[in-house]
Amino acid sequence: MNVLILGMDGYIGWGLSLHLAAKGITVSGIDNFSRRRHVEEVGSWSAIPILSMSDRLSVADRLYPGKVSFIEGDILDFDFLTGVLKRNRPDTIVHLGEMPSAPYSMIDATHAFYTQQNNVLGTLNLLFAMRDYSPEAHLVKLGTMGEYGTPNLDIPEGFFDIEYRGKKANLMFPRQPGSFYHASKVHDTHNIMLTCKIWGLRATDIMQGVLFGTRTHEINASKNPETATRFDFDEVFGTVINRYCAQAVIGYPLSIYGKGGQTRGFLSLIDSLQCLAIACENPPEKGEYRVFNQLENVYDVTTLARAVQRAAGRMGISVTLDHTVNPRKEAEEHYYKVDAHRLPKLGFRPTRTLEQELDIMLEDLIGFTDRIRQKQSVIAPRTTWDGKGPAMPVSQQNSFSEKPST
Ligand code: USQ
Repeated sequence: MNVLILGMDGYIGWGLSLHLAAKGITVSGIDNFSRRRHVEEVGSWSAIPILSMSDRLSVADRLYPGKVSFIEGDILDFDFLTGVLKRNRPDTIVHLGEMPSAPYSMIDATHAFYTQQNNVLGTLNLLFAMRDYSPEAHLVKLGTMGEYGTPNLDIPEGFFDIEYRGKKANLMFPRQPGSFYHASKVHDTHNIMLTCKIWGLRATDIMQGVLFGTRTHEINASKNPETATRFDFDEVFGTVINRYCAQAVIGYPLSIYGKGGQTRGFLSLIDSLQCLAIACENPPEKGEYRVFNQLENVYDVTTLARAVQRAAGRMGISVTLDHTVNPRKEAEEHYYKVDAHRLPKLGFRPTRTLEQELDIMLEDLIGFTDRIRQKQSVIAPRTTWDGKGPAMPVSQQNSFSEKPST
């Protein structure tokens, strides 16, 4: 199999490149390095240092000779993209090349516009390029569980049976995104579904839960720092468990937004790679549009904060929980139940328990407390959904003055 990864330099993209190469799969990648620039723009950096792409490629070539290649470019450039498809003739295209942060998309009109232009038009470009140059290839597209929102109903895997005024149909389950970022993924979903129908493309649209983790089968930042993938903890690009873990190692109160009953599906990085590999290895039929709900477990953000607090305690670090003002507009207590049957049917099995994963994360992060402390000012939430930020009262922002208890 010959896999093209859009967004090779990202948190998942680099991990997936090494994971597929380790399986003997030939991987080529594209990236425009926008993630590195955006994290810098919000004043942060990856807690775990990462190599430049050229150094990453040397490491990959040493570990998996001849398996990983890369070309810098932007998928919004149609000629560039079609050139890559013509040359590489991929069997599978994994599309991770989008701006992934809800808060970034809510900063202001410019950031919302950028997010939707980059994500929606990038995907549209890809769909046209596939129609013309790779119509047989399998598109594995990273969507998000956030496309469904929190509907107060069981969430099916993409489609559901409905009866309305005496007639029955199987329709796409309603999408209720909670940010301009999540909305961009909904727009992608509609465009991908349309092109499967009208052009006969084949696609797996992955509704992925919130990711967390540092270590995969191929990546171990503690033992071999050269393999590391990025790890963001700032209020814009850090996801909630990753943020809690970075906060814990510096003894910073864990930032539960609002009441803390927000409930989501979660998935470790190592298992995201496992699931994406399964999707690649099991393509749908020509013309088929299918949806995988990709998650391991459902938790609310207070339960998770307590789990991180206990994990930190096992390392001798004492941390408190802090209910900060919620910068987002979202349900803080709600029903949440999700179907996720398709990946387990294809062989997906969770690799580690939450506790094992948290222990590993804290062990990997403890060596980088200085880097996290240096960027402590970007931990508190400032980007608000109503544009009136910062969310946290200044008095509260300054209240963190205790000496870290590491
Ligand atoms: N939250 C906190 N404290 C924090 C950070 C977040 O309580 O310090 C809460 C948020 O209010 C939210 C929940 O945790 O209710 C999840 O927030 P998040 O920032 O971890 O995740 P989200 O913004 O939903 O986006 C992330 C990824 C995105 C992916 C999505 C999957 O950034 O790329 O699509 O997770 S999902 O959430 O299932 O839509």
